[in-house]
Amino acid sequence: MNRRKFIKNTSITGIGLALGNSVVSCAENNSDKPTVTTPIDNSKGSLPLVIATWHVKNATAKAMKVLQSGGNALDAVEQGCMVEEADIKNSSVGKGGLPDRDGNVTLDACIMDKDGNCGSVVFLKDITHAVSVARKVMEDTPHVMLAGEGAKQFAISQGFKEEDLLTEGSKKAWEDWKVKSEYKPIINIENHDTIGMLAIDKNGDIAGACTTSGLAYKMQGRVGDSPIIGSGLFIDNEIGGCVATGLGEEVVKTVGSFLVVELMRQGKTPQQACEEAISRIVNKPNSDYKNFQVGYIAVNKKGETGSYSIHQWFSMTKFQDGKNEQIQSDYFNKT
Ligand code: SD4
Repeated sequence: MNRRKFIKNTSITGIGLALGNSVVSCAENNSDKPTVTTPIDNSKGSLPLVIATWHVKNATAKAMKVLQSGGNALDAVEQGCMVEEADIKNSSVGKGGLPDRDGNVTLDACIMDKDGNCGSVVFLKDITHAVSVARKVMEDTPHVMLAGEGAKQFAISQGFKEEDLLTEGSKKAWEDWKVKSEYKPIINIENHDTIGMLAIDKNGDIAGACTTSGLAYKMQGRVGDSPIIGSGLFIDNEIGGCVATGLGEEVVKTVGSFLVVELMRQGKTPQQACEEAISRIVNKPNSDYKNFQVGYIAVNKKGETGSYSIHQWFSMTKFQDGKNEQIQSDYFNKT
């Protein structure tokens, strides 16, 4: 496959991953819209608060439990994300994540706290809880980012268990993909996807985390936006936080999460800021946006939230005021 074709196919893979949940909902319900979601709701509410990309109610429930039992926002986002990392049915996070085109499962993750500290791991193999390794990088090293073998050795030295992340299911999916002479987009039939999570604890402090196995069947060595502070995630405890999902290359090119937080600093609501950040992508000269998905979720210091994507079928899960709900996002491409 030549480079151009591969990159295009990779982009389409992004759509397959990104649209998975809602495609299933749509097919099952034979309607234009997923029925599992509640309408867009950016109202403010009481703290604590947790939001996450996609349909990850177990993860937001875990994070809320941490907050309600006195844990801080950082503990909440780490433990919330760990729920998805351990779920082998989630094919784009942690164990069970789909591999690269050579069969390696490689994870990217990052975490950021209220003081602007951050940690990240890229191209991490054989360790399920990449988000916890990222936290260790933040707390126990003088660095922000560890990659590949160094990240793995660091994790093992910190007591993380080495295990094969390629499950029977993800191996079979990869083998099926390999035998196809012509690549076709993968429909992810799971109820969740790459997870980015933001939380505000009872003290009003914000933290965020993001963890993923990245694009399915990516080139070996490919790293997306999810472990890149400012692209996949950014927190400014005075202003708010943002986390991204979708085709990471497009998020990186616009430093998306930092952009959203800076737009909120300038006075935009989280919703307006997410919309503006998406418009920066789709309005680029010759943007190929019809062939990929990007979505942002954001929260500000007041507990107002926003979410927006290029295409339909993006949602955030929000746990606030005792309600843990999947909320359908508004989107740009209505044609
Ligand atoms: C990446 N942003 O590696 C991730 C993938 C993702 O929904 O979020 N998929 O580019």
